[in-house]
Amino acid sequence: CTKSDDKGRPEEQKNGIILGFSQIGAESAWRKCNTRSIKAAAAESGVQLLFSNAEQKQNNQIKAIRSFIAYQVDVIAFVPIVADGWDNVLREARDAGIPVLITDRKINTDDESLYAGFIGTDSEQEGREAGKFLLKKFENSGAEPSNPVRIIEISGTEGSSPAKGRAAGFREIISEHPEYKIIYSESGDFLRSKGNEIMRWILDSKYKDFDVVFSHNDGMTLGILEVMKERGMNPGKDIVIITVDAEQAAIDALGRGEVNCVIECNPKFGPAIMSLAKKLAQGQKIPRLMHVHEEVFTEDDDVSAIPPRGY
Ligand code: GYE
Repeated sequence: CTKSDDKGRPEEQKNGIILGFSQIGAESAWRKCNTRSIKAAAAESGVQLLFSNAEQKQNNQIKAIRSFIAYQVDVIAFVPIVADGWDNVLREARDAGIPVLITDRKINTDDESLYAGFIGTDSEQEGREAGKFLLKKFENSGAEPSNPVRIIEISGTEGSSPAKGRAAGFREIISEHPEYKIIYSESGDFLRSKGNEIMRWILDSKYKDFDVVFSHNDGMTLGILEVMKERGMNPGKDIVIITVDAEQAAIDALGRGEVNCVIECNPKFGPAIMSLAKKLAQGQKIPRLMHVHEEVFTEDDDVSAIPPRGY
């Protein structure tokens, strides 16, 4: 019979903390890097990680969080696939006395006491950066409200905070300029295959004449570029392409002149998650909102000087 600590766990587990982490899946190279960062940081910092992959289903995440509660982990962290619908399960965690760290994507709740803090990327700012690049790019184009810059937006997963934030930040910038018009917007669910499919549809539709694509992630952008090249178009030249994440493949496309602006979304915050989890396990407070550092890469930069991205 093994000795157990005050939570009834075997003795070998009581040193170091146990972190239950619910990841949403592996939909993009960005996500895979985020997972690698979390797993490597846990191993390096001696955090015992219970990692669960929800395969893009909120319900799987809720089940995983319930199992972490049953296991009496020290801290729960998760990436909310969509912003709504977390209150019940987070109340269960609070009632069990387990602190919760929200990572990468934000939640909507009226009860801020349901989680300790958030760490992740600033999607509103990413959207603003996309808008600012566009204004500069078309500054002297002669566009006017009667002859506007026509924009296609391919957004991320519906109801997810990065899709909402990127859309909102982008609109915040261009809404003051009636010579910019979003003529069509559809969710590609952050998937390369859907980016490809939607662009194929657009090019055969009444929206086929446009000047700009603002794509909420690089995966979808790569799918979009494929279709455009197949059709003999020149993305980056005939059509301005703005994309978010800064995967290596997107930086390479920037170098080839097929993309005009890449907004970095930084997935490498595993180490920060571990140090926050340790603080929470010790009963310390953490900041409510922490954004990771992000840059913008454009066609004016020396792309060969950008260090390898690692995703
Ligand atoms: O941009 C995308 C993805 O939540 C910020 O999720 C993240 C997004 C990222 O899979 O590629």
